[in-house]
Amino acid sequence: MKDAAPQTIYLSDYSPFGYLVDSVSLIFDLAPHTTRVKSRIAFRPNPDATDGTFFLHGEALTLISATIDGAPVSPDITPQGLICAVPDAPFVWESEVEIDPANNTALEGLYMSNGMYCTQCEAEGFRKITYYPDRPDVMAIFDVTINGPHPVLLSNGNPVKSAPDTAQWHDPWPKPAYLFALVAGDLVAHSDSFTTMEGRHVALNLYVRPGDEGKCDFGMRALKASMKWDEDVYGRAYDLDLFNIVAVDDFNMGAMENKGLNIFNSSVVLASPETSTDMNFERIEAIIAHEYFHNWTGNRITCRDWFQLCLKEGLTVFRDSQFTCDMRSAPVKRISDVIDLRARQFPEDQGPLAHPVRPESFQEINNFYTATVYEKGAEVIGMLRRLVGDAAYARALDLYFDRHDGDAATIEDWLQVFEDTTDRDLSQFKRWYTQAGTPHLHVSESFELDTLTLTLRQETPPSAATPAPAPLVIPIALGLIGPDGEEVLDTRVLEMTKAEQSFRFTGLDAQPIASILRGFSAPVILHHDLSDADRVHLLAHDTDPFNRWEAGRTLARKALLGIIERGTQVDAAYLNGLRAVITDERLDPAYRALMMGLPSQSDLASALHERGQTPDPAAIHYASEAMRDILASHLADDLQALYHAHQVSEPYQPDADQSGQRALSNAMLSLISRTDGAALAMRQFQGADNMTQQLAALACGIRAGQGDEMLAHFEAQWKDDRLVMDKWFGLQVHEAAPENAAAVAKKLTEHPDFNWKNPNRFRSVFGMLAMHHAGFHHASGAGYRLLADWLIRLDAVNPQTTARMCSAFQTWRRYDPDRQAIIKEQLDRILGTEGLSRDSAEMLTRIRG
Ligand code: 0A1
Ligand code: ZN
Repeated sequence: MKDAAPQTIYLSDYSPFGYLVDSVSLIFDLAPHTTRVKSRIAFRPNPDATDGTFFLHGEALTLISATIDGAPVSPDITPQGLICAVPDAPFVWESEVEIDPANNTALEGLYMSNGMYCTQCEAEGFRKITYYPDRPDVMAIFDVTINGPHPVLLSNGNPVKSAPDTAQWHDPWPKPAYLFALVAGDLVAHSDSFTTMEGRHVALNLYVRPGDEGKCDFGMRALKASMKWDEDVYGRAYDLDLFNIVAVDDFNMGAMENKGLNIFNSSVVLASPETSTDMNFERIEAIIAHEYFHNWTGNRITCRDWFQLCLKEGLTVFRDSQFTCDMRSAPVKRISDVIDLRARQFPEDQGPLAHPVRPESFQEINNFYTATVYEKGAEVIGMLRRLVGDAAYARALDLYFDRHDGDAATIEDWLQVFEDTTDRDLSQFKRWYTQAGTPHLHVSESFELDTLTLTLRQETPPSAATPAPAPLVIPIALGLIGPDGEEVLDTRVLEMTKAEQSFRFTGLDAQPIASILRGFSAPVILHHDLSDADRVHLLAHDTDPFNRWEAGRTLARKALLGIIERGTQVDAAYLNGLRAVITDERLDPAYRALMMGLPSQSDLASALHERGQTPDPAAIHYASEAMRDILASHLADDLQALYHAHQVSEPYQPDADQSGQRALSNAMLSLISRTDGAALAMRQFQGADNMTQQLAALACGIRAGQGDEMLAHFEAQWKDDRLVMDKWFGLQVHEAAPENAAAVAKKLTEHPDFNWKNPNRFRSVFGMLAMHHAGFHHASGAGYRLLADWLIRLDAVNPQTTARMCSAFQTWRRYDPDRQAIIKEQLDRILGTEGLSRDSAEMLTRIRG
């Protein structure tokens, strides 16, 4: 068990460990309940350290023996680790511990999934495997021996020896313990190879459970594309003779970048056209790239301490987004990323969980793998690149790799390479890393003679994490569109540094419309008072694809809020503008599909909250439905035509082109199904040869009240495929009417296949419930109570996944007093649970305030 007494760790308390590790040798004798781990670690005093305490982390370990230089020692043991007296000279620590992987339901350290052994050591899982200085700035070369009756025995690095029931591995690259990995089991490999630009021949394997061999091809292709891209774009080659990926069914997160042995949640690596949607394919490609890119940004250069997490995560997310932009459509990727940022990061930054991209304190580091660290962390790098320019960015990155290869680095090191290559002073820019909160950017404008003056004002609301925010450096990409639709000023970047600042544009024939924050050049909330007519003009003419989409999005949001406030009247100019875009065959179908998307119900709740109103989930739901009815009737003639025009006749490919066609035709299908009783959806369901078409049609059928038979058919077809069944569980909650959502979720928990200890299955029901805005926030409180019941149950077996799901409650103070009272009762009920984990306790205490 973890220590229940909360202890806060501060960035300002950092000090290096008193000892350096020269080598680590581990021997694993695997047994489900009684795995023995022998370690032999060569330590020597660290000349840069002031504290010589020899403390090794260790949790849930049974110490069998310990020696120093061969002589038995009796360390002081606590639930967090041990302290031992050691010589003031190099020495060898040896220990043997026993652990119980079969009972490790938390899925941290060494655990079992379907009879297979696997590990998850980031952030602090290695201490559940053996006694060790489990901190990222302690790097060492690992030798690993695995003994056990399993056909496949894997660890990091290169294989040294392999015989029946035993294998030896050597990883030549020094690494922190969080990158350690071990896998053992009855697995099959899908193999390939890649020759690096340096001429190294690399064997590639994707290990899966027997039966999953047919779902490996796409992942392998994505891996090779990633390896090539990192060479071409960042000049980074792979550095071992072997790269292994393993798919695991029980996994708390998406995937993990262990050196040479990436471990993936099977849901983000296994794919086939019949079982995976286009969105699954795109996500798999991105996550494979993300984990692979960590080899340089994370592994070769790691983090000094966990406060620097964004150093590897922000940069690696930025790199994987660049990769997706290059592999697919850049505007579509950018718009999707912004939708995601607004859905997940903005609420975090505006609520009780707000923290800077580089936090200054934490109780449980696992709670800081957040959208702020990852996604806002990537946005900050995007801004830096925009400010210094592409060429300077490339120079800075080259210097970063040269200077810090092999280091455990900090954000200061990262910014220093930009200062050294560009001669810029980045001290103000650094506030993006140290201040929490989403800045608001207010625009006012005036036009006189031939001059447009834009006055910009920035304001970041104070928060507990940042009580007195100071002005940030904000790169504002801007262009001007003339009254006849011509671009009169192409994109340039304004650099805002003050709280308020004016920019003038002269020589204009007539007052233009400013297209501000092109490409979403900064993660801010823009307040720009344009008329609807001006936005329709931008929707028709903006040359920046992001802002063109944004104009449509803003009009849609205004229309939806208008329905909530005034009833079902939607401006015909907007509807006609939308029609013009979605029927414009010169535009990418994927982009047109995004244009069809409406702001989510939680986005609308945020918008109302921002205006100082209390969101009513039922009214928001009603407005969203009404809006879809209006679109269905206004666009009726186009829906059928577009649906049929964008059917793909070629064999299924998960590429950008085909998935764009399917996204557009399925957007049409969803509106058509509102008026044809889902007849067309039923036909699509019956004829579908791929999951994208099948699932979209099923969703339409359920919404139209025709789902029972389709769901039964789907279940019979896919009952043996756990990843498809996750979709079956999730979709039923997703498509439930608000008043039924909790009941549907509850009923699903009674299904024999509801294996709640499997994080994917748990999330497919309860993650979906939390995301079903009107269902979760239904006035009865049934959604809140049901989620609380299950979080209490899950916390006892898996604190990490429980704690992440507590964020469902983070926006609770937006709602009315009745809802708040029910939620508060639930928060208190969970907090009052005996033995509640440190993970969930920290999250709920912060949320409750
Ligand atoms: N570093 C991985 C994600 C990851 C993070 C934490 C984990 O356990 C607490 C597990 C995986 C990535 O960014 O892909
Ligand atoms: Zn990552």
